Amino acid sequence: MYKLYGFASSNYFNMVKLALLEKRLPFEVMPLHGCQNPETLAISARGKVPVLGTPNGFISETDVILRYIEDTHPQPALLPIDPFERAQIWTTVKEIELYIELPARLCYVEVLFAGRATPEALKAKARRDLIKGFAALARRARIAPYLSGNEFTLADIYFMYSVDLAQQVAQQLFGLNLIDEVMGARQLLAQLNDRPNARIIAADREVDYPLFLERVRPAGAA
Ligand SMILES: N[C@@H](CCC(=O)N[C@@H](CS)C(=O)NCC(=O)O)C(=O)O
Repeated sequence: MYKLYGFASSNYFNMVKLALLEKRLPFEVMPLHGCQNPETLAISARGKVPVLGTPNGFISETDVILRYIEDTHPQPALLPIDPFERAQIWTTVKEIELYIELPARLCYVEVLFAGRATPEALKAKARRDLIKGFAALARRARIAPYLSGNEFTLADIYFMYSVDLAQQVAQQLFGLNLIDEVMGARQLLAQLNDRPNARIIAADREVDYPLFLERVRPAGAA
């Protein structure tokens, strides 16, 4: 059985958790918080979660973990078989990660944890990058009914657990409704969050979130 290290308020942890649930793979959650302590560094060189514990050892980085899960358990598929179509999904995944999730992350402490203000230069960078990132998503999306067509894929998983947070950042800090630049994205998000496995994840997150805030606030508090 897999061991999934991380915590329920982590969006990246939830991406892997959703993939495991969708594939109906048994796994055990091992509570672990990303940081530089020896316990974390022993299994994750950069001290990040999630980490997947497998019979062969540990795997870090969400996209790599998702690729491993798909390689080892191809059904139900979260990627198309055709290599070109598969590459399109990975491109969407990377564009969401690099150009939406990561710029938004610069501002999470301020927006999600009511912690210290984001330095102005970083805020300006986040704003610029988020505008371009959502514009790229608008060009890339083929919502019919899922983000990239008629199958639920890894692109939807990245979308669910990145775009909602990025929209909060865009709205709260910049007064921008970037999600509405992507036609159908709001409805898609609602529909994806209504999936039974997404509801399980949301319920677990709701329990964890106050504890998570308690943990991060002393460090990030204004
Ligand atoms: N590139 C990593 C990012 C994962 C990540 O940023 N995880 C956060 C929790 S959501 C974390 O471990 N943060 C701790 C840290 O940055 O030290 C991945 O794809 O898995």
